[in-house]
Amino acid sequence: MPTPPFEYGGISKDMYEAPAWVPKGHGKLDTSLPKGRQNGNSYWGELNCPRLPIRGLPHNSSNGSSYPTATHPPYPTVSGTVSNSVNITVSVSTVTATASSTQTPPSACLSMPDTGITRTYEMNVAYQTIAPDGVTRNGLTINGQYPGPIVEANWGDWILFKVTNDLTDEGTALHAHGLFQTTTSWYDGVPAVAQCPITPNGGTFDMLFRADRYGTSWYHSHYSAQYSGGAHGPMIIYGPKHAEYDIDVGPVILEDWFHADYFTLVNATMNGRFPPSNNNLINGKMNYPCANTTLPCEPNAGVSKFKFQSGKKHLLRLINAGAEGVQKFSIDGHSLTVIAQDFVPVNPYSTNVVTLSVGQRTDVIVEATGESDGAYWMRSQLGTQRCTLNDGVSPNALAAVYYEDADTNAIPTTETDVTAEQLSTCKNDPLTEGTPLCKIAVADPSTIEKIDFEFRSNGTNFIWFVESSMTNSSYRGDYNDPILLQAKNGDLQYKPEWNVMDFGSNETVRLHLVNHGLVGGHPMHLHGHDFHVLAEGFGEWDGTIINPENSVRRDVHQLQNARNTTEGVIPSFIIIQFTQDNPGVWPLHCHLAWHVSGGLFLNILERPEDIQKQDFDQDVFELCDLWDTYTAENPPNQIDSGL
Ligand SMILES: [Cu+2]
Repeated sequence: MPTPPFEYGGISKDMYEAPAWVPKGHGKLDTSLPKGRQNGNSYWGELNCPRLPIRGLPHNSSNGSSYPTATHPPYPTVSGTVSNSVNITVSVSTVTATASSTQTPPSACLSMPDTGITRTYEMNVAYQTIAPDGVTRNGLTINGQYPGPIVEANWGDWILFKVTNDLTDEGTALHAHGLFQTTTSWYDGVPAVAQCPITPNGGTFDMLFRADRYGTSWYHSHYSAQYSGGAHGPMIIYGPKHAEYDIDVGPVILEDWFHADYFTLVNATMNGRFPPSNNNLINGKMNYPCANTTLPCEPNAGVSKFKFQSGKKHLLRLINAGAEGVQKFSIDGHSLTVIAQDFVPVNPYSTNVVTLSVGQRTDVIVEATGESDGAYWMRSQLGTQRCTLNDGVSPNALAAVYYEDADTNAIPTTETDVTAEQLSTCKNDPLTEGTPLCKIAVADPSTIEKIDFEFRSNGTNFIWFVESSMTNSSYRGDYNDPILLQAKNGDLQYKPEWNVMDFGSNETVRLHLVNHGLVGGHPMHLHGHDFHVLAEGFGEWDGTIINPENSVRRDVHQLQNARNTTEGVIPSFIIIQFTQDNPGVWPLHCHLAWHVSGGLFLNILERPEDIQKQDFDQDVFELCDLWDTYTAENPPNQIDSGL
């Protein structure tokens, strides 16, 4: 790893112009690869990529993939003033789509409308040769696209995934990140937990669930580390606005990138060698200084490009869809106003750089205050020091932002104001920022549980262990025996390595998560819930809650790496809290692909007696019959936890 001042580019850095590795003398920012070679059929990052609709999808279409402009807003709207906040405009939705209101809303906690619409998406998961940064590799695509196609809905719609597994010798499953999946927990998309995998060679599975949150998210394979090979895409749910913008630029997908296929990387991980990332991408694109690899490599593959319009406010939907890296997002010469974290609208705050760990999303508004012929670098830099494991060749993803009068092949010459100290901070933005628009106070917990994450040997390999009063194991799932379906059948005998935790009838659960590992943090993600983030730090928690009247809430939060000092290792902690209001089996896990493979995963068994009362769709049981038949002849080569 380089030390400041950072020098990247590896052995061939003199042949290329930093920061985007354009071959010297080329003088312009274009692409050497024909359409299709780089990202399959994906349109992300292209200049003519359609804008997203400002006012949601029309009510008369069954899906929104043609990017229609809505003539009728999907929500009755009204302007009002939110208490305890700056003057902002909030759209109020009511439980029926035809109702309207002219009153000032009492709070920003809104009820989900019942739209009666289902948006259908066919999703084919397959292997495909791609070259996102010019280096050819065997990747995974959705519908021939990397990154995958957009999934869009209005808040309160239903979403139907019709998933087909076009892989040839392994299962798959798609998870829609961040939704509550209330009364549909069997469609949460996690194999070995909620369902059996979908069989290869054309096996199918239909999943119907509610767009019960609004904002920015993504869907991804949850089978081993398939998503790190490219099996993911953006999921945008349109809902009420609390901050005005003129243009919805759409998803800006940030992703550390590897030149080996995912199975090779998982195999290395399980043998104690966490793989360093080789590059970093914005919307699936970046250049690479080719002399650093012996793989087939085309210089100047092409970076993503975005159009800005002078004086307008642009919404950018940032998503960290990577395997390992902490992303530090910025645009040279522009300020970012954060308006949502994960699926939670927040009181706006401004910053020059946003930190996203894996799985997190941040919606930012960027006002186009630059020159009308300006060209600016958009950057997503991997966190330095011990935040991220990369090989030091190309950890900084670049994309170009062009104003209306700019030459759209010009190489920006702008500089970043993000400091070395900001880059080396391995935690999320301060908990004093990003307070939710909808205020919920931190309740007194009915139970408190401490969970320690230890990186140690199981006798063969170094892997992650989950230690608490109810668990003492590295997680390993059984694809043929999903926990949720066992709970539905009333069988409460779970294998110790499934790390099942049952908090009984406790209404509010506070978790004290402690990381003893020195290398790499853990972006902790809870399915089926948002959680309050009460505090974070090192050593002992002193009991102080940040903003107890309205703490940060989200579905992923970064648990930092432990500190190595002369007095020994000082572990890091986060304190989170959630309400047991959603019967199901909900994974709580680190979102780093390699840490999940290495077992940093546990399952909250929430109100099992209510799970038994739920009316499961039969197709989830039939899927297991198909998987059992398939695996009787073709046992899967499960070298990791399975997830
Ligand atoms: Cu982790």
